[in-house]
Amino acid sequence: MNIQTALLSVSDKTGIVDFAKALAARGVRLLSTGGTAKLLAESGLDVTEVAQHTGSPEILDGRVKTLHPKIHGGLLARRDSAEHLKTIEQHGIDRIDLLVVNLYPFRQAVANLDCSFEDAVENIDIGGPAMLRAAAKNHGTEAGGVTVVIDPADYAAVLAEMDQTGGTSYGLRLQLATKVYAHTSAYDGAIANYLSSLNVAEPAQETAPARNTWPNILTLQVYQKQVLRYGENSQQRSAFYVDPYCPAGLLSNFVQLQGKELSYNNIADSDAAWDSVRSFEAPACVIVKHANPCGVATAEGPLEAYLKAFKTDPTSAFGGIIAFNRKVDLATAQAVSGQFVEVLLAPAYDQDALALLASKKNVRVLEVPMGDGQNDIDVKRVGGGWLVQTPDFETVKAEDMRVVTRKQPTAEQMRDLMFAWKVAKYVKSNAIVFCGDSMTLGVGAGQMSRIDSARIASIKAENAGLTLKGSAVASDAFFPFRDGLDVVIDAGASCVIQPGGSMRDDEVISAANERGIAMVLTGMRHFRH
Ligand code: 93A
Repeated sequence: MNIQTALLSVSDKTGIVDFAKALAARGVRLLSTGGTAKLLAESGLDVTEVAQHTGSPEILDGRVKTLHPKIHGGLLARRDSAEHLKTIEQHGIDRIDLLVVNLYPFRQAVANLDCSFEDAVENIDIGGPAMLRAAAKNHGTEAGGVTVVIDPADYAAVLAEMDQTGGTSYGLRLQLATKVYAHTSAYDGAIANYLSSLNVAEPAQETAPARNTWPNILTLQVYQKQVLRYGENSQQRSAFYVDPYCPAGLLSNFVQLQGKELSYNNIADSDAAWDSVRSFEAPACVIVKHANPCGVATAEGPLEAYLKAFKTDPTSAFGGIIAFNRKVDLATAQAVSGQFVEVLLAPAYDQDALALLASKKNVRVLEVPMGDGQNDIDVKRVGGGWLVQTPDFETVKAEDMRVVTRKQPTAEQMRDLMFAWKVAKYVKSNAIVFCGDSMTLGVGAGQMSRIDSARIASIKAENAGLTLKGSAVASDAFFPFRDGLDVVIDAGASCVIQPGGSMRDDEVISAANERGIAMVLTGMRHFRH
């Protein structure tokens, strides 16, 4: 069905003028609300104000602009119902085929902690969600329906389909409608969370309340990307949900180029590998097994990085997830193909590398665009509730690091310490990581005592035939006693990086001095559970 009439009402006016011009050029009649209509008219477009269209002026400071049967009837009449179409005709209501709306920026308003209660309330959009919900409900059937666009990023897709057929496909309308409900549910969630963050001292309170600060605002916006065969184990059901506005650089932007369907564990492990590898600037390779890096290295190129990373723990690397922060070339693909690999991640692949990987049908190959985007929140489900926090994206700055021993680290040791510290952040606590020459030499992860993590890390290095003599060690949190430190020094460490802050820092620093190693404190720990 051709798109004949469009209603445009947007707070975020990005791209709206060009989109409206493109619609007008295709013969679409434009209806619009106050601010949007003004902008379009100023750009030389022929636009009808909604108030003029409905014959009902905007009232109550704009609180009522589009809440009118002429608008909602035009959006909601079923295109496949002769009766609906007759009814709207009787009432002089025109069909609205395309709705372009984005909402009052409530979330941006309350993200500012100085936002007054009145401002927050005025930023609650009513007419916008009502129209979006109506249009999305009436996305219709294969025979036709309303097209609804909430995200300026989708303007191009709508125009492309209009150029093919004059209208839009059912698939696109359904996709856009899904996005709308993901958005409006999160929008209402944000309002509920904002209101629940207010300190109401007593139910009978008469004055507008003061605000609690973060993390009371929980604004998850999710839609289902894929149902997974099962969860962590085969008796568990599972699906992958994503944020439709996921920032650049995060895993869920991946495109799967080949291989078997991704599993729950594949995605969880891929996330750990990807976040770790994109934290390095130099060409890097990270191999992950059971959510922990078992080999990490940087080198002059991806092949060399992989060969070093693999050396750390060839046994654990079997069936691992391998991530690169550089394009994978043929030589790297060849090297990786020599081992059993579950998932490969990289920002790009050479054609001949892909051709080679194609012969390994089961290997899941993911292309993930690079970027430094971060999730806004981390959520962990606990019995009957959710624990919410900002993600651990901070890293210590060089000027905040303190050398606390008589021995100063050499430039080379400092480089190795920084490398080890970066890796430790992605290893489950308690984490002890031995490194040297920009590669991991032994990784001790997930133990209940730090001393056991230290022992395991040195045993793993020994198993892999690697020497720890002169190595650099990172500990994700402080050494509570000197015993853990003694284990890593006995194993060969010449320098250590750790947050400090233990009641027994003095004992630990004296031990480092007594044994002649250099120690750097970061003042920031990186627990990961
Ligand atoms: O105040 S509202 O809740 N009442 C309405 O009837 C209404 N209709 C559209 N907000 C309403 N809108 C919103 O106005 C849209 O969602 C959009 O965000 C904004 C566009 O206003 P303008 O075109 O005047 O800039």
